[in-house]
Amino acid sequence: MGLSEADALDVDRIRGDFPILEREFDGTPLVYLDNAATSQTPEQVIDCISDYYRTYNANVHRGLHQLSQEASIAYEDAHDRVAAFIGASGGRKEVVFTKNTTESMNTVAYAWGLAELGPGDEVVLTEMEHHAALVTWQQIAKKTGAEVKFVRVDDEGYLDMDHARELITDDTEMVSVVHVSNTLGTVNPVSELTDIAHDHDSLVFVDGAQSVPHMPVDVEAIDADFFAFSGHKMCGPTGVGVLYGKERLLDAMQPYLYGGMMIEKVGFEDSTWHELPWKFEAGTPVISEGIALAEACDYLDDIGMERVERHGEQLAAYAYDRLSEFEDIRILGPPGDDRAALVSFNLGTVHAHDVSEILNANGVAVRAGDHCTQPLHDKLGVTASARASFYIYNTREEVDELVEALDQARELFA
Ligand code: 7TS
Repeated sequence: MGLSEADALDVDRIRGDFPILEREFDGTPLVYLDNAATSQTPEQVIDCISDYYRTYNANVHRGLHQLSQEASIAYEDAHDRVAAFIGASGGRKEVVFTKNTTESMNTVAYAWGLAELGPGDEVVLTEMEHHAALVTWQQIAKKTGAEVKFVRVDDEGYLDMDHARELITDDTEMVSVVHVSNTLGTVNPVSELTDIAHDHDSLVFVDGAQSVPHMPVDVEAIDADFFAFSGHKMCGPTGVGVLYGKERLLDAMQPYLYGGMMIEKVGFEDSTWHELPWKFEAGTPVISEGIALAEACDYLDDIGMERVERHGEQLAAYAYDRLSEFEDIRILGPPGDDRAALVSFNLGTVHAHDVSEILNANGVAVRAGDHCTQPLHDKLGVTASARASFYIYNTREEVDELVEALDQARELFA
């Protein structure tokens, strides 16, 4: 859908939904630019959690009493709501609630990877993967004898797609790719990658931790086999993540966490598994968190994901332009008009931690470090970077405050 200027976000109204944005530090207002780490939570979602504990807190699937029925229905329906948010037509059968993106990744690595991978098999990652993917597949490869290969990132911060075509062969069993890089802001051509992978009968795992919160995502249009994201980066609570999987794949997989809730019939000798998605949700699940994640989906859909996306892109482009005014600032990743809602940078030789400390003294919250992409930082020749990451409640004025606070850092350290 084409958006006109009239379709811009009503940022003032949105800010009113987020009580935390009223915080001040000795009279300095909070400028929260660490949204790629975790987003803030609107009143609607906080109320949803509060309502759960105040009025229908109960364990799910178990009790026949009224509260348990209410909680069970809300919890199960939340899976359908999340499925609709990402275009999964199989509904709840294709949506497993986990703890976070990391656990979603580990679920597939253990449940599928340990069973399916062996010597001679290859897992293709990219050099811009988050540790959640990188470390997980690296360790599963060690356990199974499979080999991990990495698609190169070029000097501009894009994937080298010729290299991807070279690396993905009939030996490839899994391609695990980040949709949006949490360090570079690159939006990867995931549909193209699924096409290449499927031509070689490889599965594809898309890490959507930084895409689902910021843009309309349709897992079926991408044709991802597995797709993961975290509730806490999209106005939802901590403690709930999502693993999407094509139904036939999840169906064929064995669970890797065992216990209550995930079983159908249990005997002393053997057991059988509950239907999808419950066979992957062992023990008491993330009840209030899952229900609140569905509320976060409603909240974002009410705003409109196209608008969310455009707002983030515009702020990132503006921040890129402002930061580019300074010769001593090195920005990591693609040009300002071709990136998602974040900008990682270095200020001369000043350590990113010192930069973030000065920013913090000005009320500006950014992340400093390697953002769980250590090998990528090594490749770029830096040990760390500072990262400003934006969301629906951020403004251009806040970007200006970031830039002003950087002046102070320059004066102190340069
Ligand atoms: N994948 C990507 C692309 C991420 O950005 C993150 C979190 C994860 C996976 C893991 O998500 P989790 O919810 O399981 O922790 N990224 C960041 C970040 O950039 N700063 O803090 C967390």
